[in-house]
Amino acid sequence: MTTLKVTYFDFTGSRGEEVRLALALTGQSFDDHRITRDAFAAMKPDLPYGALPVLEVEGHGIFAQTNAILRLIGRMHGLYPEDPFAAARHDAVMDAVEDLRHRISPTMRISDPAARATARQQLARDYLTPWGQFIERQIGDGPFIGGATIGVADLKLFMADRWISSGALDDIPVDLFDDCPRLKALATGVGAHPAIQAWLAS
Ligand SMILES: N[C@@H](CCC(=O)N[C@@H](CS)C(=O)NCC(=O)O)C(=O)O
Repeated sequence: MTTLKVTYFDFTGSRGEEVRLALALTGQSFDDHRITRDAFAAMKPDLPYGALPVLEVEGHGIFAQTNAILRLIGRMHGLYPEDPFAAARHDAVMDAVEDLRHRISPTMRISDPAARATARQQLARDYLTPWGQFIERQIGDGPFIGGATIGVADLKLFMADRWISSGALDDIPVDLFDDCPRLKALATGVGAHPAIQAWLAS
């Protein structure tokens, strides 16, 4: 069996966890390589794009950019549509989650609590709430974007919902997506998948 190695920081969130969840869905074992910030600084110049996660596939080298990695895994394991038009819709959802990250991440660098609260309240009202409604329109009858079939794009929405609803982000309401029943049902469906449950319990 091909040896796979995921390198990411030692926490259960964000892009690295998306890749781990995708591999967990495939049932393939992989080397879950978790590194410190210092180790990252040392390897950064040699990484394809100077960032994590990366996926190393025996005989094929190192792959970067989370959505590209997810599509690679998805194509090889039936977790990504073969139809190019369906694939484009899944791609758009995946990119939308990256858009959301790029909007939230700068608020994590605001050190003044009052200024951060103001920025996040504005973000929640003007960006995250409409974002949830845009996503809602992409889901259809669900529970997943592809109907009954789970895919890598669903993992991105699961992680986005988990980030918001976990309370990890002060001043962003944990119930922000409660008006998005399709998104919530999708997240519940991903969380209930046996392979995901097994991974989260490990
Ligand atoms: N577009 C890249 C972004 C990767 C990225 O920014 N990764 C973060 C961790 S989630 C990182 O490596 N941060 C450290 C740094 O850039 O110095 C992707 O989707 O993989």
